Amino acid sequence: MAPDKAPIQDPDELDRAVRTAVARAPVTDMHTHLYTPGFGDLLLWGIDELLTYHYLVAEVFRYAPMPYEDWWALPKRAQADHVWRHVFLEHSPVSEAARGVLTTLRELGLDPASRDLDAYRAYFADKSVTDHVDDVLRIANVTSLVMTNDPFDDLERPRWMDRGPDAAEDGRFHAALRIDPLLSQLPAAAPRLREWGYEAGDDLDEEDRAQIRRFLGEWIDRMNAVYVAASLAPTFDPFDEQSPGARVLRDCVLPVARDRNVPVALMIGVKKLINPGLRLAGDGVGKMDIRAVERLCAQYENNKFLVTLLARENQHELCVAARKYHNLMIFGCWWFLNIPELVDEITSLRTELLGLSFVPQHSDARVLDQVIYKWLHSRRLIADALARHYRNLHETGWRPTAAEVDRDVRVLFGDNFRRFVER
Ligand code: FIX
Ligand code: ZN
Repeated sequence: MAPDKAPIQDPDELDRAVRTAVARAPVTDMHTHLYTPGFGDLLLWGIDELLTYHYLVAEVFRYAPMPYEDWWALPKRAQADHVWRHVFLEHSPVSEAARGVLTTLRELGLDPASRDLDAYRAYFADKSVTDHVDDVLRIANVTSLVMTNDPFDDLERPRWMDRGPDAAEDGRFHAALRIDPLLSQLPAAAPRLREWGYEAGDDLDEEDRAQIRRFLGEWIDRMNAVYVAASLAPTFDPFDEQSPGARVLRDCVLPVARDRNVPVALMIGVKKLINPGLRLAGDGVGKMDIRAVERLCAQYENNKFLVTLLARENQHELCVAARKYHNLMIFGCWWFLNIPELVDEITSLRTELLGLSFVPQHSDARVLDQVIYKWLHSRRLIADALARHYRNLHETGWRPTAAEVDRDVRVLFGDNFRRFVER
């Protein structure tokens, strides 16, 4: 019998099999803010981008605040110097986001102990971006990833208009159509739709909704989008008759997504700009009412929903909701949840309530190099949680094989998502 087909008798060997499978599993990273080099400056990479990641901007303001307008007037390199000094040198870099920068430097072959920021800068200055994309994805073992593609972004839109689905130029990078303005800022979005030839007024009569459906369909096709996505406030109620965004979701997004068999990804719980001075770093978190997710899945059973919620308090009820609706795939330990204690807690909750039918993580990387640390940290945490559950399984007398463990881990790190989006 092939060794990996032999039932594993020893619990410690089973533990090793789980950790090996997780460490080597190819990853489909189903939500990032990355781009291919063809999108130019939209692709962020290198040490100064790593150091000025908005998570670290929030952290440096706790150590060394300054007037916000002074901060935003600083050149990127000066911002990075400020973060390096206060978050890394004058205080030990123990937070997830700070430690992540050092993990990434180490995995790229640089020496965090040197604390030599000039040497780190010289390394990146020496790299070609296309080689670096290959190096980073290889090191992280990310074999495919989904971007966040916004037709309302004036830098991004022209490339899609010129190149259509070839805009990415790299089969590892897939598009997701991001539509926040349609759901959360329709009064500002409608005039832009009209500018682009979609006669959509903001009173949302039938013709307006038909024009918005045409916009959505054309952009799903132009991007060959694997899903349509939006981030939503904790208070967003998809069934609020007074909410234009709810009307657009129900009458435009869901029918178009259903007809194209494209899931709708809802990322719910962001309180936008509770501190506007911090800009991207200024968003907060709020608990949402899970009934919104339950009602969407129940009333739109021919739609598929990818859902992640930002509040820790929503995680258990989201798992219960996923038990009730097979058109709901929950994913990731998003943003403020992507810290060791909560990745462990959430992965354990999901495994106990959903078995292997969820997507445990996405990186949400905004800087290319972050996929290295976000996946290395997550693999270790997910392996710890899974190892506990396989040990519990072993105690029943059930004897998984190494091949079965490998299969299960691949289901979590890629197959569940690919099957759900049918790509
Ligand atoms: O809405 C989103 O895609 C969020 O992930 C971002 O807005 C957020 O800034 C982020 O990058 C969190 O990790
Ligand atoms: Zn994101």
